[in-house]
Amino acid sequence: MKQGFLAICAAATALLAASVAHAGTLDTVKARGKMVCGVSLATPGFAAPDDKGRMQGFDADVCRSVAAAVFGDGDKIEFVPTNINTRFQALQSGEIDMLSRQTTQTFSREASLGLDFGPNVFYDGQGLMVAKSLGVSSAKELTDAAICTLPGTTTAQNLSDFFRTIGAKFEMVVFESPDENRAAFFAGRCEAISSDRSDLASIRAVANNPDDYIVLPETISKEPLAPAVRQNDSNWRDIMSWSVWLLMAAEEKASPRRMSTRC
Ligand SMILES: N[C@@H](CCC(=O)N[C@@H](CS)C(=O)NCC(=O)O)C(=O)O
Repeated sequence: MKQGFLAICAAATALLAASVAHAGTLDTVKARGKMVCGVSLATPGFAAPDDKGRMQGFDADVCRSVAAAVFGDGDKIEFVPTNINTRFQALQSGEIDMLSRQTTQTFSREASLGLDFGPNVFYDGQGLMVAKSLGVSSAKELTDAAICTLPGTTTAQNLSDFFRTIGAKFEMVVFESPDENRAAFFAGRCEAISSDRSDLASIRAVANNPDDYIVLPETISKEPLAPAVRQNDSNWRDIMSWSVWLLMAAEEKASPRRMSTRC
């Protein structure tokens, strides 16, 4: 994402000139001298420390792009680990300036939680994973199955909607923490585990034998993941949104062969 940072630095002056009129998160961030970004605890590919303790991953780089826009330096940043239960409260309370952690943009969150989402950075969808030994090849075969999942996510509602649509029953087994959820699934307490497909890939990767598990073909929801900031702070939101769009434009320029030539 280096190209992205360069583009962001070049555009930072214009963005900041447009935002000096409003006292808000930008002023707080500038006075503090660093941006505080809420990320996940340890989700390889999205946000997880490497062996030198440096946070790596897609969500972490989105945070750095905003720090680069403000300070011309993507490392003027503090990463605060948040979990699915604390992520919105951390933003609402001002503990973090921005949330960047596999969070789905939904109407109800935007309308009721006092936050505004930025551009979608990863278009995910919810799936289900089972042990191959179950002998199931479609989610539609999971009638009456116990399904492990996490609370406070979009996951539970999507499961209920899916099973209602196919006219089948299932048992939702809810765990407070991702670790408990995974352990329960691997221990065979549920026939299936359901989450964003990106998360299922991570869970499968840490299994003792990943080949023992398959992610079923159905994608039962749309999960447009996006960073978020507090509501009514449009300058700060502009900085977040345009940092992400600049990253996308820079990535496209850095990899011209990936640009679509179709009309
Ligand atoms: N995208 C959904 C699901 C979020 C979710 O379940 N996240 C999982 C991984 S995709 C997670 O964060 N697990 C690790 C943790 O809570 O620390 C949402 O925003 O509600």
